[in-house]
Amino acid sequence: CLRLFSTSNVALQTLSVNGKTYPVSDKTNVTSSILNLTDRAVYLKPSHPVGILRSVIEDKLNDPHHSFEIYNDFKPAVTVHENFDSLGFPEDHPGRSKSDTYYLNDCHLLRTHTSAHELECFKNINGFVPGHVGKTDKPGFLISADVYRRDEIDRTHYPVFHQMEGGRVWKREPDNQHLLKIKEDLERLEKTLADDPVKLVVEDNVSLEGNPKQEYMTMEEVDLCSRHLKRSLELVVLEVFKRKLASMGNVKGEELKVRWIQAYFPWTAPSWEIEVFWQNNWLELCGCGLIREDVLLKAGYEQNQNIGWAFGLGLDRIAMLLFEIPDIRLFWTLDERFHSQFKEGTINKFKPYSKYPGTIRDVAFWLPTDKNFDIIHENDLMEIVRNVAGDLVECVKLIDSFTHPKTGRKSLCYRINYQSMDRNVTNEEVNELQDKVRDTLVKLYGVELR
Ligand code: FA5
Ligand code: MG
Repeated sequence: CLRLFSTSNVALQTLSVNGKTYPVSDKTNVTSSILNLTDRAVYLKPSHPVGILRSVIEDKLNDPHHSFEIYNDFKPAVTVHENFDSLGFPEDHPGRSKSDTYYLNDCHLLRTHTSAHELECFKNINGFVPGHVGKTDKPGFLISADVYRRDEIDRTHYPVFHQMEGGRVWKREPDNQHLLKIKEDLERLEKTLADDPVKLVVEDNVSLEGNPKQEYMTMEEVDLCSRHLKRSLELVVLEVFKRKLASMGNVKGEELKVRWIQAYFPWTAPSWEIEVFWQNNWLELCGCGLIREDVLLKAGYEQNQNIGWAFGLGLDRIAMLLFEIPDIRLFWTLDERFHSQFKEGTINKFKPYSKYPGTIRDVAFWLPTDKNFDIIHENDLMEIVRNVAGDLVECVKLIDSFTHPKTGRKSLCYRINYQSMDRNVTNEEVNELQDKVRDTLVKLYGVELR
């Protein structure tokens, strides 16, 4: 993997992310095309679709009480501890594997979710952690940031996307005063939802069976805290999709359907996901749950004294839908024809500018029969193509897989679509890229090209 991020034949011994230097190790699998994105921070640009969506949600959640401290400057390189250990991910969790996660070295990686910063932000609320700076007087937080996952390539998948994390805690008070506070806030949330001209139709059949509460919480606390979490997220969904409906010319009498489904996250219990029904599909928006006391204890809170919730909302798919952006790569383009179309605070439909034709090339090969050969992970193949072709690759798809009946040899065929968002790509250019992909497959895996 050293080869992949070195431009010369001299292997680099360190790599640099946001001005910090990290020694590489056997675990390193991050590539230069990914590292180049770590300084972009497109979600902070006030007139970028993801930036516009972020501010709409921040404003909604902070209206009228400003309960959430906003953190938008956390850098993407974090420790394995922050991203996984602090949240109780088991050692063998698939999310930790090199095929899913970009590692800088054995102890550092590019965060795979904004939850990597939860502990830090819960500490800031607590404020009493010895030696800890960054204390806030607000009982909640919102963190927006770019997150990185090794994934397939198509119009809705890109190795970098954005999440907004939210967290909220209440300190238990004598005479259950904290419950009154939650109730009061909950009534306000419920009233705002009920008064809206767009009706939110909510399906929620999730029980606590198989999704148990934590023992230290009372049933009443679980009930109030979950309703507070769910109504807060419903309010966000309503706000965002209502703007979309308005831009499409409908508001009055409109219904919007959402549903709650059971989920599992190692650091929340119980846990849920919320989905919205849009254009005949259920779209997954957000994972969430009541924060496990373990996390609060790690953040220095006293045992049995606090309850709270957390959520992690994906921003890109919502932004694609709101602004009618057909290809997730457009979020990363430098083309002014894209950026000049959006302005702060406004949700408008993207007008595609001339689309350049794509060029399809197939690569078919026999896998090695060597017993020690480990199957090529699909994400590794995606990575090879992305490293060779960068944003010129629009899509990679397995179109054929076949095992020879006599020899037992396995053959795979992948179809690659090369397409630029801003210019024509020549046939010569595509041929050259395709040759490099083929060569790399032979060199790295010893496949036999067909
Ligand atoms: C998480 O990342 C958890 N950290 C969420 C969470 C936070 C749970 C706090 C509990 C408490 P998940 O992998 O499901 O969960 O991603 C959360 C959201 O990010 C998804 O609902 C989806 O909207 C978005 N998302 C996930 N993967 C992608 C992807 N490849 N491309 C675009 N959006 C994605
Ligand atoms: Mg999920």
